[in-house]
Amino acid sequence: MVLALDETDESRAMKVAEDVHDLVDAIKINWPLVLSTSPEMITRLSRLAPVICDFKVADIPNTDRLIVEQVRKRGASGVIVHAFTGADSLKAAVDAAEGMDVFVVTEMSHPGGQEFTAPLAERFAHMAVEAGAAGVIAPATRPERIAKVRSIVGDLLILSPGVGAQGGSASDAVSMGADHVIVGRSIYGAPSPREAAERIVADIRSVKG
Ligand code: OMP
Repeated sequence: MVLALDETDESRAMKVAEDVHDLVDAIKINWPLVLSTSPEMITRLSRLAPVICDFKVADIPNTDRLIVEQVRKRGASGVIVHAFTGADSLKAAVDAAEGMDVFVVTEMSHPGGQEFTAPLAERFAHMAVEAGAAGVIAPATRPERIAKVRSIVGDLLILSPGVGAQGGSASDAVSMGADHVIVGRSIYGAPSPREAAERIVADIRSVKG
């Protein structure tokens, strides 16, 4: 399971990370946390768990390269990028990653994800394979789409957001082919983040063994 640490208070973010770090496979950080604290959070959190920078990188090849290089220098283990910018941008991101994992967004989990990303999701999945990405992002809110993406990406990693607050279920996502679910509010917003994380881990184990 990947913790989406979208907290904007530094001490709360660190407390949640310390409480659950041994239960998670990675901590994903996004703009809310980085902008409310500093990019140094990437390095600090990397001491607790592998950090995936969810910066949804989406620019020309040169700018993508510059962003991915900075993410790598801060100690992240992965970065999330968009594919709609084209194969050249995606390739620049993968080349700059130098061994760090690049995850490509296929279809987004929110309702609006059906407007533009869903019709192109399978193409984005093929692009991820061709670019040499480590994995893709596919929606736990539409688990049947995870199965479709799995049929395209083979053994690439699939990370699935949308569990809990967005209505998806961890066990459904994993049953349909997700390697890991991404969970934010249902953990960091819970009265006991650790207990919430334990419940999700148990739900995953009920189908994964
Ligand atoms: P919660 O809805 O609070 O569990 O958070 C989900 C996390 O996953 C947030 O950090 C989102 O930015 C992220 N996310 C999605 O919710 N949907 C997507 O399609 C893609 C992502 C992502 O790339 O992580």
